[in-house]
Amino acid sequence: MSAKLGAVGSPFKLIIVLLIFGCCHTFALKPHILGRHRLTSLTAQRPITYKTCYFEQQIDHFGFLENGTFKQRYLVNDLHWHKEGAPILFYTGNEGDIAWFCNNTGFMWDTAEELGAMLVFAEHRYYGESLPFGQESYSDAKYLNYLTSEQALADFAVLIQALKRTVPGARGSPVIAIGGSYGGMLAAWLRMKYPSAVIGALASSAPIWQFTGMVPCGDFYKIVTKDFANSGPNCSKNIKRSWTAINNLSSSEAGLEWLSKEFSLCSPLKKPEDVFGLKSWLQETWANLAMVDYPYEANFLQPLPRWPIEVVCKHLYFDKDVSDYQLLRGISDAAKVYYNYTGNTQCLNISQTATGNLGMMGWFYQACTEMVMPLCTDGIEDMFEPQPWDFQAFSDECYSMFGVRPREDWVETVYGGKNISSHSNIIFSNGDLDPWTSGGVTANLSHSLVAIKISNGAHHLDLRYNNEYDPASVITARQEEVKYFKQWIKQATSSR
Ligand SMILES: *[C@@H]1O[C@H](CO)[C@@H](O)[C@H](O)[C@H]1NC(C)=O
Ligand SMILES: *[C@@H]1O[C@H](CO)[C@@H](O)[C@H](O)[C@H]1NC(C)=O
Ligand SMILES: *[C@@H]1O[C@H](CO)[C@@H](O)[C@H](O)[C@H]1NC(C)=O
Ligand SMILES: *[C@@H]1O[C@H](CO)[C@@H](O)[C@H](O)[C@H]1NC(C)=O
Ligand SMILES: *[C@@H]1O[C@H](CO)[C@@H](O)[C@H](O)[C@H]1NC(C)=O
Ligand SMILES: *[C@@H]1O[C@H](CO)[C@@H](O)[C@H](O)[C@H]1NC(C)=O
Ligand SMILES: *[C@@H]1O[C@H](CO)[C@@H](O)[C@H](O)[C@H]1NC(C)=O
Ligand SMILES: CC(=O)N[C@H]1CO[C@H](CO)[C@@H](O)[C@@H]1O
Repeated sequence: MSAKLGAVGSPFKLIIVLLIFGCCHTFALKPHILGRHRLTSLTAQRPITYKTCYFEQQIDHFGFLENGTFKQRYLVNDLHWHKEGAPILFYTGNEGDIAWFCNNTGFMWDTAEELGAMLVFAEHRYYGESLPFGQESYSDAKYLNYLTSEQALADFAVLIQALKRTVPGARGSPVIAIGGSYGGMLAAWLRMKYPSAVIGALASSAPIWQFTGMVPCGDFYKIVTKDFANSGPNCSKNIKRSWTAINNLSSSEAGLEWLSKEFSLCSPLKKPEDVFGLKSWLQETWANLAMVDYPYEANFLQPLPRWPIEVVCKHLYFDKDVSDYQLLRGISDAAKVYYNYTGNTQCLNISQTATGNLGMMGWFYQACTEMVMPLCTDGIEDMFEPQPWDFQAFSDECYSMFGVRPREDWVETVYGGKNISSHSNIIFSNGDLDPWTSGGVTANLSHSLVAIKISNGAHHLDLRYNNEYDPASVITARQEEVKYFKQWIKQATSSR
């Protein structure tokens, strides 16, 4: 999930964090073994093979006038499946290309054999290849109208039912929903709304409470700040100073030119207003880094070194007041850790912060309709410029982009907000480095709605492949998760 619906150039820094969507790591825990020889852990990803399939879905599950259908893509691997009632692990796809999530959900591949499970990765409508109106899907609000979490959940439930009916041996198979970030929210909600489709859900880094009135809007950026503060001396302090320095420099043409050059921007900053774009892009960059502060080299949003924030902070250690120029040179070098780790980047594009595998437009639309996630900064408890949450400004921005206005209370009504204790069999896992923990379920709600905390864990670290650099916390978390899976499977098969 992305931190930002940042209409670049708009005077409002409207921030909708990418929901792809962490606190207390210490240096002692992180030996600095940097360097390219560790690229092995990037490429050590086990080769994965899957069948690509398509399922005919209703465009509208909830009304009868729109009777069209579309092809929903899903990926299947049954190499380890024991057939005849053996379990199915079902990834509830989020806002992007399902093959990319499939490649980044090593946990399912690592556990398939132990559970004798079939793996299914289902694509979310309007992303990847699953476009209800083909190339027209994004061309008009009329076509976007069917992009909702409710429709996506219905797609998953219908697909699961169809798999059970048509795949030989799957009729009695217990299905477990697994997802990360927005996909984790969907996994939890699938269990809540369609309890007969899935026997349980693993909702990793799923901020189901990042909605109006449920959690303080400032927590997200406080966690981002803490991650930087804990990753190097003066690191968050210097980022905090950088905003004034940018403002200072951007007041003159020479300053804008210097900034454009120093940051190697693809399109130079032309007028003082362009600086809003630069600042929100930097803010989003720091937030993304907090999400992907993994203990090993990885390529999720961008190719990055292990513990990337520590590497970023090495450029920001200034321990006394330095000139605006020196400070911003450090900021630029720090940003290039994120954008140029491979050394192949020609220029930095302030309209881009993450992989093209994410469907940004689709997520913006969702944020502008149901997924209204208030975020704010105060400049005191976080390292950013103060930016209160302004629902009206947000709504206006949505209206100008899509011709629709968000319904800020709908998610609470439809999914129960904080009052979900009547549900069962959901694991909520969260890493303390991950800013999305702000909206996550971090305490047990009942004996079968359990929270797992992963210290030194970033955004859905538990869903990634095993790695030699995994902190002990994530190894334990994965063991716990599999233990719950086995319990649910046992319950389901013994009650048959
Ligand atoms: C779908 O709707 C169209 C127009 O309303 C109608 O002509 C068509 O017969 C319907 N198709 C089905 C399968 O119901
Ligand atoms: C997923 O991984 C396979 C190889 O393992 C690669 O060919 C493919 O391009 C990847 N897809 C995405 C979307 O990352
Ligand atoms: C910005 O400009 C003001 C006034 O010229 C100056 O006092 C300040 O040190 C400059 N830099 C920063 C980082 O505030
Ligand atoms: C990226 O890194 C390479 C290798 O260090 C360097 O030649 C290039 O100029 C860098 N690109 C940017 C945009 O800074
Ligand atoms: C910058 O990113 C935007 C949005 O993805 C894209 O449209 C534009 O072409 C990119 N510009 C350059 C110079 O790469
Ligand atoms: C949750 O719902 C129950 C009824 O189902 C109600 O008694 C309780 O007050 C609600 N709790 C909150 C915090 O809204
Ligand atoms: C939730 O309950 C389990 C089992 O009783 C316990 O091991 C775990 O520590 C609890 N989690 C939290 C976050 O308190
Ligand atoms: C410029 C600045 O913030 N310097 C601080 C860096 O950190 C040391 C140790 O915490 C402080 O003493 C400096 O004031």
